[in-house]
Amino acid sequence: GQDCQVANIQVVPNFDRARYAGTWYAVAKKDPEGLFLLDNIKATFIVGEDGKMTASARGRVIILNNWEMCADMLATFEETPDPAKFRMKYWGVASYLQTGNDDHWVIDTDYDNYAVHYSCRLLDSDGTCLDSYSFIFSRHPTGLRAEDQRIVTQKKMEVCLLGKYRRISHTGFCETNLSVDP
Ligand code: DAO
Repeated sequence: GQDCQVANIQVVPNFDRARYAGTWYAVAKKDPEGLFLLDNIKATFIVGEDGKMTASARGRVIILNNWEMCADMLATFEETPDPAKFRMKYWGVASYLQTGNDDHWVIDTDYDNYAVHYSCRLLDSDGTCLDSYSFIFSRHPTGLRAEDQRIVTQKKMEVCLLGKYRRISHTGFCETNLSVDP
């Protein structure tokens, strides 16, 4: 909550991964240290026949001294006792992209319009987060609907990241530039 203790951050009750499935456009992002995905970020979540959630994501990145490309990323989600809190293992389709294992919390979503994601990578000794990232997702590439903005602002405050987000542009760069090995 607003005491900024990671352990007190509320997530969406009764998270329904089937309703969450499909494409989400990142419209805002709070970057972690050593940011990776820059803009044109789109993620597609799939629930398999086994009920497990996986995702593919694409976004513009700059790697190896100013090489601009679109990164194709894959992720699998491991469940935890809270249905809205996952461990996400991710890797790049190309070997030189990032790999990792992060928390992946769904803070809030209405499934049809907006979602607020949160990940704390490094917990401080006082229980607050030292290195976090967060995506604000929309079902619409054009951004959030006016009526969802108030809720999203409230949730940004609840994860203690209000004012730390930047807008994510969608220029079509990763629709036309297929990722290729440099
Ligand atoms: O961009 O700096 C960053 C951190 C993001 C790393 C994870 C990206 C790959 C997986 C995305 C799946 C859906 C959110």
